[in-house]
Amino acid sequence: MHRGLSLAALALLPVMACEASDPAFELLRVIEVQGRQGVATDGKLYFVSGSTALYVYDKQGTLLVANETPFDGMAAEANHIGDISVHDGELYAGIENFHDGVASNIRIAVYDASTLEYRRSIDWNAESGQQEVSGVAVDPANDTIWMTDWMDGTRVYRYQLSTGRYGGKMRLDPVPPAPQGIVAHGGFLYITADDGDAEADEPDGLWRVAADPLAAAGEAVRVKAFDDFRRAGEIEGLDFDPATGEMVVLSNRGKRIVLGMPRGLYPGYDREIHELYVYRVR
Ligand SMILES: [Ca+2]
Ligand SMILES: [Ca+2]
Repeated sequence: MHRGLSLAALALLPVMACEASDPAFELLRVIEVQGRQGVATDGKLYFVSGSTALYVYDKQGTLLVANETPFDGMAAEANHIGDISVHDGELYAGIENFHDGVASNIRIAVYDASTLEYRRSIDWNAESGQQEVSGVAVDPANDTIWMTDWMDGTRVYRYQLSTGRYGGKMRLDPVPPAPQGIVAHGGFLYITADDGDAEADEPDGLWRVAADPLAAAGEAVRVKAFDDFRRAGEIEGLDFDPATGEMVVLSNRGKRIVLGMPRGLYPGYDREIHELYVYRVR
């Protein structure tokens, strides 16, 4: 049946089949926001987290609601929010108390998505081995909430969405370095990794692994380099838009960050800029 195809064309067939299964991303627009940590969308609005604030924007980038005291009413001390996720009218945020390179009081805090008022928390299992929470992803299809650890990207951690119970961890192989965001979409977990050095103009990456609520390990694949950002910087959270299928990624640029410590601004910048990059996915 391949008569008529050259040997060279035959050699390309497996490659073409492989490429067809990989996602392709086309950058559509860029929206500046205030938060530097995470993003979520319910298809109608964009939710954005800063390190110590939560925001709601419309999809054109107009700020609608802000909560700049997001730790009020919590039983345990906190000073840092990571990537966020929205599900069924509630906003889920990875929250911790971070001092001198050590995170404590790790938990998933749940907010009313309309008012951004704090409602409740799901505490982390300290014996899980998780050292930090950089992001959370609600995965209703698997009754799971997933958490990433920026200090050690070796594993992602699972909690049951319906009960809040700790459900185990999944080892990633190879390991996405410095994970900053996570989302469950189409049977996969997509993880943003701050694996490119802005000092060397290296792009950060998007990784993917099967979202298996029982697996002890999963094969991670780097499916995109963010070489289309306006400047290489610090990638953060992400989400997929359930209304449009678009992928939305938060990234920061302009601030020099060396070994995790701020070192002023790059030439031409008077502040760090936080932007949502919106992609069509094929
Ligand atoms: Ca982060
Ligand atoms: Ca980077």
